[in-house]
Amino acid sequence: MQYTVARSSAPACYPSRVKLAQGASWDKLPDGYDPVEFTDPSVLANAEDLESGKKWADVERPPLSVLGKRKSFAAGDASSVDAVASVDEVFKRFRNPGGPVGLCGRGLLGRYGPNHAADPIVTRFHNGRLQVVLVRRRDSDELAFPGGMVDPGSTVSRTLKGEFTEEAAKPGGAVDRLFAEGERGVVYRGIVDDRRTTDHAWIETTAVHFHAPPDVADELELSVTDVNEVSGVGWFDVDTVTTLYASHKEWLEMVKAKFYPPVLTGAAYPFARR
Ligand code: RP5
Repeated sequence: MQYTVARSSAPACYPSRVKLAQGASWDKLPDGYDPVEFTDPSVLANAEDLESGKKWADVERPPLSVLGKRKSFAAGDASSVDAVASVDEVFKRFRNPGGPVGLCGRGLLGRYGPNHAADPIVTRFHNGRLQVVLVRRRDSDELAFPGGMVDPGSTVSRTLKGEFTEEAAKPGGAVDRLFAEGERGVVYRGIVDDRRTTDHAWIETTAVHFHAPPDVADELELSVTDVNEVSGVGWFDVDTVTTLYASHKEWLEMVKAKFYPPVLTGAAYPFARR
């Protein structure tokens, strides 16, 4: 994963990022690299004692020993933060293992280090065409999977279903069947190229594919409950989707390749078109 979005864009409340060349890394920083430190007031207002685990943001100076023990998927499999990230000796924080992005602090992210998210990728066949459920995010006005952050004490699987019912569909039998019977596996687990990323805080997600058979797809009632985050939801032909929020387009391509494997690889055709 190479940061592209996170180096070139940011939410409106962020100060300017230090511009970085394509190949910039922690070993190849521009001379005098000195990014602005920014943590949004909404993050500071939700900071808590680390051990209570109830709110979503860290206190300002958590000990490295605590941060280092947290779980990270930056290397694909689960490991601890101190196994995948080096220490910034000036700030006493872990450096983003995806590389520098020209801004330090936490920005809009609550945790130093990884901020864990989950993304449900829900597909169906409709009139012979592969379609996917996408929402329009209010923060960037971009199309995206209906994902969200894993709340303290929650799990990835609970978050996948919870976010889907908050942002994309009415809860009920069809959603229950989709999540119980339609899972087609983890598509991606690791760092997301998200515009909120900083040198000390990043997003890691688990993106999971669910395919709805016709009866389940027909019964799903797409509808937005969380109207503060999302302005609309719909089924989209995957072939017409050109850009998506953060790294979401890459994962959509991976899902598409499961249905339409490149002929020359001889890969098995995994799903009937239903
Ligand atoms: C992305 O941000 C993740 O892939 C996920 O879709 C989303 C989580 O953040 P919120 O939607 O909760 O803001 O990086």
